[in-house]
Amino acid sequence: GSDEEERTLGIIKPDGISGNYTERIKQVILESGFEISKEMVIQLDEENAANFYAEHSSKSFFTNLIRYMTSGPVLVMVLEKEDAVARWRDLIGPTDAGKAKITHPHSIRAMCGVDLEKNCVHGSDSHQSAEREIAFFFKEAPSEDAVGKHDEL
Ligand code: DGI
Repeated sequence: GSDEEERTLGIIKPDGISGNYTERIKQVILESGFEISKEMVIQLDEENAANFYAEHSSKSFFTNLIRYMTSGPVLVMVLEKEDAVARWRDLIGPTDAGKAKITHPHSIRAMCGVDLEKNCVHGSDSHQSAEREIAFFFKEAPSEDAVGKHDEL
């Protein structure tokens, strides 16, 4: 029932924004029964991106991933629906957008992604990740004031 609502974090990555896929992606999101309960356009800096993808910091592709994610603004969204984490992962398709075009031609990554790196959208991979990632963007970014006050203590 509707009391089984879950939240997940979706991001339209820089190539999704620059390729003008935002409205098409949002249309798919809404047609699939998600509510977009929060959204924000943000330009990530290297530190933000590295913190967001900290679990990948030892990977060979990390430098490229950070360069890609900081190459332009992203649209961050909180998506709500029953079983939102799994349903959003279904909708975006596999990580490798090149493969998605063959195996999941109706997926969002097939629509707007290019390859394993430039895959145009993000989706949290678990309920726990979703809550952590939502907090990262929408709750735990301290304002300049809060930082200043903390520093004075
Ligand atoms: O949860 P996903 O975004 O589907 O995938 P992930 O959490 O395993 O990886 C995060 C991002 O890092 C992914 O969207 C694209 C990039 N990535 C993952 N594996 C590789 C990669 N990039 C390159 N170049 N090579 C990889 O093997």
